[in-house]
Amino acid sequence: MDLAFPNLPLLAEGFRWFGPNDPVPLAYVRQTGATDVFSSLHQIPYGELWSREAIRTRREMIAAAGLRWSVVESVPVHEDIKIGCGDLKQLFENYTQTLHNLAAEGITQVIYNFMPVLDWVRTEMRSVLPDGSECLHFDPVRFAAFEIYGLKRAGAEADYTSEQRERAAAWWKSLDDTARDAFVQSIIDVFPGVKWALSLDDIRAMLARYERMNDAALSANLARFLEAVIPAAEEAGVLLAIHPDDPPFSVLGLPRIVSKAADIEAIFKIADSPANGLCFCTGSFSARADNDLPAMLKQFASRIHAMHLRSTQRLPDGSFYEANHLEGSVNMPVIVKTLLDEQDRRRAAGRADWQLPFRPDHGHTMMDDLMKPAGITPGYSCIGRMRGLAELRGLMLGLRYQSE
Ligand code: DNO
Repeated sequence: MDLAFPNLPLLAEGFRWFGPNDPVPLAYVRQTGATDVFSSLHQIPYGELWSREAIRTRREMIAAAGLRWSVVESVPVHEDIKIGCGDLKQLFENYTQTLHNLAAEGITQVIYNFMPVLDWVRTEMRSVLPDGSECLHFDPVRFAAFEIYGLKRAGAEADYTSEQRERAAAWWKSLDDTARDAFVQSIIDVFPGVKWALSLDDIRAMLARYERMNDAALSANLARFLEAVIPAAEEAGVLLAIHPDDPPFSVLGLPRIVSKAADIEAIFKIADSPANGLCFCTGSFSARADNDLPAMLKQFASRIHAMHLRSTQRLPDGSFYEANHLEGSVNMPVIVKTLLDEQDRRRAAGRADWQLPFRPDHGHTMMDDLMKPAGITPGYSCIGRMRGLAELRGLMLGLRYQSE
């Protein structure tokens, strides 16, 4: 794209692409106006080495569509690392060699997360909004139903109020077996870009491995991971960016250590290095009322390597849904202005990584996309994300015009 304000560049516009199985082809990604792709090699099992050839093949595929693979989302962290057992030496070696291989192919921004057992969690993938579009929704009552009646997790009841438990029981009762199965599956099998066909017993076995693990123990395992991989990342010139927990509070009785400002401060202290950075996800952080996003963004700005721009609307009953990108509880103009300022600051300081890549995170399912199955990528239909990107682009241009 020709820059409207060449002296005041915009943030780099990204779009997530799940690889050749993504129902949204790269040609469409290009038509959204995005220039940068956030992608991962989802076909490689967690913990294994990414070969240079596999990385190059993906990079060339993206380049052939006129786009740039600039951010890896994600190089997943194997459960053994989070639990702190098994052949950690081999896992760390694979991770660091993967970082070297990525850097050798020119890809230096790498997102990862440290959420135990599950990746992100929602209780409704197709919640209908007044305009007929559909969004992702998290309702603690439905999650209680999942835990208490589906998973039958010992002790789950204690995490909910009696009113929540009663509503959960009534809701579960209203479902037939097919609806219950579909609901359960929609919670336990939404790892990014893959379907593992996990069963409830698989989840129970995964949970059992975390028994008696508290936040401090999980933090110690994150520290051990960072101490093993940060030196290699520094050597390779890779910027690691941890993604916040989604949702940013404990689920399934599991420890949770990347949910709020104090958590990020503690993580940055583990290794005071630019390689130990953050993927600032406004959607994830905003699901917690006590997270002051503009303040957090300012506090952590210099260590942010990638952005997920999205909003949520919190509701009085403790649930939240994903709002349009410029609506909901996130003050997106303030967020984008802060990011543009940070980018200008980096550029003035001569930082090589001055340009900040963002992607519109998730989008409503709308228009023609309503007719398509969500498949492996709920939340990632094309048109809704393109709407988000277009709105964010307009917001950036408006802010630039004002400051010219
Ligand atoms: C959900 C995403 C997450 C994210 C990973 C990062 O849509 O934001 O799945 O990609 O957690 O490791």
